[in-house]
Amino acid sequence: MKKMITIGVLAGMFFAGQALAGDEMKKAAAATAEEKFATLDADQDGFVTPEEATQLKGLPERFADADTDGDGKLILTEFSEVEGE
Ligand SMILES: [Ca+2]
Ligand SMILES: [Ca+2]
Repeated sequence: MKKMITIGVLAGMFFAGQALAGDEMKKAAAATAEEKFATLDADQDGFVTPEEATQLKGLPERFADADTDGDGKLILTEFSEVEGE
C-alpha cells in the first residue's frame, strides 16, 4: 500500500514537471519566434513578405502554409504557428 502511494506521488511529480517544462518551452519558443519575426521584418511594417521570408532558411517553402488568411504576408501569429515549436 505504501509502495502504491509512493508511485502515485512520483507519477504526480513527473507529470507536474512535464507540464512545467512544456510551459517554459512554449514561452521560450514564443520569444524566439518574436525575435525571428522582428529580424525578418526588415522594413518593420509588421508583416513578413515572401521577399523578407527568404532570409530564413526553410520559411519560403512553408510560407503558403503559414499564411492562413491568404493575404500574401505573415503576421506574427501566423509566423509563430510555423516557427514557434
Ligand atoms: Ca515587412
Ligand atoms: Ca497572412
